[in-house]
Amino acid sequence: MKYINPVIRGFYPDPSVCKAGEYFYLVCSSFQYFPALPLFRSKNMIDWEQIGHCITRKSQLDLTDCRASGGLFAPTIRYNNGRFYVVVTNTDGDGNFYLYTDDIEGEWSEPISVDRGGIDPSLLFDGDKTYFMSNGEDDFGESGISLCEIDIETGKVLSPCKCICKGTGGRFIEAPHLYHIGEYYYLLVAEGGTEYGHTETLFRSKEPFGEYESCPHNPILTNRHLGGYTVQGAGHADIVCDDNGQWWMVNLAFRQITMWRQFHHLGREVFLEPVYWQEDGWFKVGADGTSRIEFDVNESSCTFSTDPAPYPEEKWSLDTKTACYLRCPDYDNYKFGENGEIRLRGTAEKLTGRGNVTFIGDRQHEFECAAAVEVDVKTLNSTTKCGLTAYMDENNHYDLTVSGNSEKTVISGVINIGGVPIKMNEITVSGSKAELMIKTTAESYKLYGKNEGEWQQLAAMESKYLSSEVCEGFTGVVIGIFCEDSSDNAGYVSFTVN
Ligand code: 6LW
Repeated sequence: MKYINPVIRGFYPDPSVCKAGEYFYLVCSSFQYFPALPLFRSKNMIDWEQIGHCITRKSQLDLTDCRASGGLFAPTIRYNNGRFYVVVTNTDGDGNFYLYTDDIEGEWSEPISVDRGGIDPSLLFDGDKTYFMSNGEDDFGESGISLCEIDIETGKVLSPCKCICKGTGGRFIEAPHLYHIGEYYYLLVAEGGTEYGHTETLFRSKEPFGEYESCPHNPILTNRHLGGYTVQGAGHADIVCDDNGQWWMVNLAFRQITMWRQFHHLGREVFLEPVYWQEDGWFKVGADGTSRIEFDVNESSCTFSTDPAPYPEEKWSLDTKTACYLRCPDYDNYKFGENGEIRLRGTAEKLTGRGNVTFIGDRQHEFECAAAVEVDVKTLNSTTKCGLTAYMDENNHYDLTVSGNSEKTVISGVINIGGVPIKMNEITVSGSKAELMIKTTAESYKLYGKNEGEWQQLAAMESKYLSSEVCEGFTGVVIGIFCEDSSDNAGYVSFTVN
C-alpha cells in the first residue's frame, strides 16, 4: 500500500488518534484559534475528513487576550466504554482539563478540570482505573513525565503523582502517551523540542508507575540526521491498531521550504508511519525510524521514494466546517450567504492586535496555493478597512487591504514583519468590486489587485518571514479575510470567495 505524507497538510500539530468502531478519530492543537481542537475522521488512516471541532462554545473556553501560540496546546483523544474523551491544557487559562461526548458528531461536554500541572496531558483507561499523565513536576519535585490515577467522573486526583520517566537525555520531554499492550505498559514520549532536533522515544514497564526501561533502539523516530530532507522535526506521536492487527503511528513533522532553507511556514503537520512489532516486544517505526514523504508499506517493512513529492496546487477556500476565527469571535459579525458570499462587520479591533478582530480563515495546506476574493465596494463605509491576509500572527502577515467607496477604491499590498507594517504598492480601481488574489510558491507570496481586468502585483515577499523560525511560536499560515471599522454604526462588507 502506498501513501503520501503529510496525510493532513497545513497547521495541524500534535496529532492524537483513537479508534471507535470502523473509524479512526484524530485531534490537533489550535492555540489562539476558535472553534478549538479540530477533529478528523478516517477509515484507513490515510484519507482524513475534518468533521468539526471538540470545543465550539465560549462556555468551554474563553480565549480573551490569548497570546499567539498560547491557548490550547497538545490534546489527547481516547475512547472508552462508548464515550470519547479529549484532554488538553489551556496555557493561557486554568491548565489541564478534559471534555467528553457520547456522540462524536454532536457537542462535547463542559470542561472538567484536573488539578495537575504540566502540558501535553494524556489518559490511559486500564481496567477500572484511569491514569492521567503530563510532563512537568510530580508531588516530590521530580521533573519528567508524571503519572497519577484520577476519577474520570469528576477529574479528582486519586493517587500521589509520580515521575515515571525522565527520557533519554533530550531536552523538553513531553507528549506522553501510555498504552497497556500484553504484559507491558508502553510509554511514548517526545524529546528534543519540536524543532529540528525533535525525537520520539519509547519505554516499557510491567507496572504503570515503573520502573520503565528504555527501548534499545531509541529514538524510535527522528529526522534530525536527515539534513536537507524536506521532512523535519518528526516527533510527538501516538499509536493505534487497525482491524487487521497493523499498528500505525501518527506524529507531527514539518516541511522545510527548500533543501537549503531551514524554515517552515505551513505549520507542523500530520504524518503517518507504519509500526512494526519485533520479536523482543519492542517496535520499530517508519523507514528505519524516519518519517518520509512517499511510503510503500508491506506487512514487515516499508520502502520510500525520494523527493520531489507530487503535492498539488491548492485553490484556497473558506469551508464553514474547517474555518477558524481568532480568540473569542462575536458570531453576529459574520453572515454567510449563497455562492461563497460572506459578510463581515468590522469593529475597532485590528488584525495587528491581540483582540477579537473580525477575521475568518482557513489553513494554507499546500506550498503552491491561490486565494482569490472579491469585495463588493458598495458595502464599504468610509471608515472600513478590510481585505485578504496570509496570517501567521498579529505581528507577521501579508495583507491586501481595501478602503474607499464605489467611486474610488484603493487596494494596497501591505507586508507586516515583526510588527512593522510596510506598504508596498497601491492602486485605485473603479467599478463595483475590488478583486484580490494571493498566490504562493514554497518560497514566496505574491499579492495582486485587479485593475481594468488585469492582475497587478502590489507586493511580494519571501515566505520565510512567515515561518516559525522567524516569527516563533507553534502555528502556521492561515489565509483569511478580515474587516476593521471603528465607527459606531459599522455595516457588513460583502466578500465573495472565488
Ligand atoms: C506541545 C508540545 C510540542 O504542547 O509543542 O511538539 C507544543 N511538541 O508537545 C505545542 O504544540
